Amino acid sequence: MKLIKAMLSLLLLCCLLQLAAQEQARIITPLNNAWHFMAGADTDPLNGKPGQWKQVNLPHTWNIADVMDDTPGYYRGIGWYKKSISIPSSYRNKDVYLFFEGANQETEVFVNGKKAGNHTGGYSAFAIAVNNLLQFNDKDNRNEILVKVNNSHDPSIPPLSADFTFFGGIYRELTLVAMNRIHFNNEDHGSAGVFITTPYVNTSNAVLRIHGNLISRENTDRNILLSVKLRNREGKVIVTADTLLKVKDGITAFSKQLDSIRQPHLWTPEDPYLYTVTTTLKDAASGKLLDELQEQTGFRWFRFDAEKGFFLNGKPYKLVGASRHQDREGMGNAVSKKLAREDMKLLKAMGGNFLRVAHYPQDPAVLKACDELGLLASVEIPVVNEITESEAFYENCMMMQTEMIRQHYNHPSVIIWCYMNEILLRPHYNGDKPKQDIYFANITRLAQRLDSITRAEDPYRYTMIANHGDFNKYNVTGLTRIPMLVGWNLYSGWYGGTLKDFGSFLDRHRKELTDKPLLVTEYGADADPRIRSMKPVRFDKSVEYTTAFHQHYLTEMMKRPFVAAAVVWNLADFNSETREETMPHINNKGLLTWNRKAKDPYYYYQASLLKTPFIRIMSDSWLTRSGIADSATATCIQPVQVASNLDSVRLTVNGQPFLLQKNDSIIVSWNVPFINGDNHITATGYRNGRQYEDRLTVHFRLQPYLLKDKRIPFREINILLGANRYYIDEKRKQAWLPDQLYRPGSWGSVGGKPFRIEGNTRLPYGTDKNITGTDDDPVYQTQLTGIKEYKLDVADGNYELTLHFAELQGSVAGNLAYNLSETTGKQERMARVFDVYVNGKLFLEHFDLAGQYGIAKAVAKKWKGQVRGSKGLTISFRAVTGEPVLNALQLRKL
Ligand code: GCB
Repeated sequence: MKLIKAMLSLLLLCCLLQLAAQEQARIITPLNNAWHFMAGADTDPLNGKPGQWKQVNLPHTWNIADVMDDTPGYYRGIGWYKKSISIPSSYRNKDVYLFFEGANQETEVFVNGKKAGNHTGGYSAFAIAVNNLLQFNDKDNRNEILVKVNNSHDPSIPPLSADFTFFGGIYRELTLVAMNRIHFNNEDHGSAGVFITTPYVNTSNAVLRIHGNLISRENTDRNILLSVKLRNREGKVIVTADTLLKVKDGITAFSKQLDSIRQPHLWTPEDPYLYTVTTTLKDAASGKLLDELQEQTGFRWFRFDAEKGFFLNGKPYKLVGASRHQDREGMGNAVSKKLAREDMKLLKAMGGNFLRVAHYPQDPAVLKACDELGLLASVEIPVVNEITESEAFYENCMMMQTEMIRQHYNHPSVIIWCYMNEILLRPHYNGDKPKQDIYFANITRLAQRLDSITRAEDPYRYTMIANHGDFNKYNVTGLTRIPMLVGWNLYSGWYGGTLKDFGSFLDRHRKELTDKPLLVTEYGADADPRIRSMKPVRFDKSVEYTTAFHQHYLTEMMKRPFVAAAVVWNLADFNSETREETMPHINNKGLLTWNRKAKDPYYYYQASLLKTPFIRIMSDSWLTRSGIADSATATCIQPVQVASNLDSVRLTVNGQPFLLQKNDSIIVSWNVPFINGDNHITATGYRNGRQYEDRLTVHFRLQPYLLKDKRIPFREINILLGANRYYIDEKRKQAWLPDQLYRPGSWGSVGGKPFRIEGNTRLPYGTDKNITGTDDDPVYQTQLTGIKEYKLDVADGNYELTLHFAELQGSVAGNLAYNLSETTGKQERMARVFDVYVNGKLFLEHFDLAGQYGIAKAVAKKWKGQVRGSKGLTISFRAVTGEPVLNALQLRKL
């Protein structure tokens, strides 16, 4: 009896579970694991052209390695993904979709050998209906899904060119979605099919409007109950609304307004309070649940003012934040949702309240995090640098803009839709004025179309174009008049001009475009965390220059209320395959490194923006330091900076307290005597009688000025020639110093002058070519040309000397320099052959740097030997043809 009872209850449970499954509105199955992948122009599994499959998981990109290697370019072509799945027979009466969150950039989907659908564009989601091609079977993995992805250049698909890498692959998540035959229209541009907005909000009242479409694939007319429930954070239902819809086969539109929302809890960056909107479809007769969606919403209102900046919920807000690219070191663009969210947390922890999602829509996790963490956002489509004058291109732009708006419509964080970035950067038809005029007119016409479609799609948000700093060009073409907001990407004091020009540019906008709100949509400078400088100059890539750059820019923007937003370029370093410079393939303007370690400017923003007490010793990536010792005190004086928002700060180094300083500039600096070995630094900040602390240990290697100084024994020295910067190789724990002129008893160069590229006004010294065969490019990127001797007056003993060379003059075949980098036009290869002697003995004979090794190739030559008779070490250079060169030198006592 007991057994029968038990069996009956088990049966009941099974039935209930099955009922629940049937009641379930949607069944979403992740399809990310265990795909087979292959790439190559000649592969085509559809037509029996096999290749080597390998197993991969999504998100996946095929460009992780080749964007970092020394060969210019990366694979832009076709990749195939294959997976077999079983489809339960219970799906037979359902609508089944493959939902891609993003694949770059053209995708074709085949199910069981037949084409199911395709999508153009690499940065938005799309749903492919697969019903008709499936075989329903509970056990066997009978259904083969084959996806062809292509990231080749296509003149009809934006972006055409850009300072970022177009990684190919299914680089976002993929799910299988099974829905009832009546459901919200997820076929509408990859959207949810339900659009939520808050057209009217104030402190006492708010209105919530919902509209959308549903799809029916039932042949008969049905009465459907659409209900909307608004819940507060605690889950309490605030308002509900039910509507009866007569639904025919096909698409039915609906719209509903909930207008009695009293005293809405407002959404702000400080208090990102979210409500939940549940929208359900039920069969009116049976009550059966057909579909259900849950979206978050927030109540806020906002406006931009040309004179006074930005207002949220009636209060002025300075928008300060950063742009984000989606890639990461070792992952390319195939980054998890968790890491996407991590970025938003880092922006929030910086004190930011604004994100520019640049230059394309990103993983939905990004805006979800913005909603939840309290970051306002601007989103844009990848229409960057230039256009193709073709209807196909324009149509793709329009389609991308519609997808972007519909897919991200429901996020309370979004306040701006942007549709072009620096569109006049690439000068087409220079020298052919009539053609150029037509080109510009076509751009303006496209802008107008995109702007109109945006305002029609979403009348509650602002439209924007982000321009580069050519004020006249954008005015003459009319591009500053079309959008509601004008964004400027400004780099004076970096690519050109001086820091001072920045403020004047802002004031010019205010004067001449009196009715246009202004956002500084980009500003930034490269900081290679391995490069430091005591005398920072523009384009030396030192962290110090960039910190000073940000201090200047932020101060200027804070002074001007009409500047609505200050948006740093960029939150983190990112891959730009065509870039060369000190870290080839990387754009170093991040406040964080490519794998998200903070650089000094990030701390500057924290200290400037955070309201909570903040104190941080900067240069915490500069833990291996070196410098010339003062032999009387056996110390070396170098600066230490502290970023803090506290009232006053004191520094203690190795137990010795330094002057307490009033902090009125966010960054406080001391010159500190470092001793050999570990130096323990403590920064203490004070506010309202309380104190806060940060600590750092720096390993310092004193370099004796007189190499025979007994108090500071010589061990090793690493010298960069022709440079004013310091370079830190944390892997090898090596600190490289700038060169000096030789003085007896010490070390230094004799003769020669720092290498400079003729006519290049940007680089203070050296080159920014990619030096192949090394990751330590800065070691090779500067040089003394015409060097006669290098002398090091070391004591007798055994030594190892390494001379580092790279030919900096001449073009590397096939190099594609990004337009903003140094190389313009071809340079002639230098004929340069020379002999090198060490203490009078021939070490390198007829050394033909370019002839033997090529241009911009790292070459290291090692010498080991004895120094005797108190003569020290002299390296002499004798020209055979051209001028001898030396890029860097290392000497180690054995
Ligand atoms: C810009 C572009 C951005 C680049 C940046 C730079 O103005 O909009 O895509 O990465 O400059 O670093 O040069």
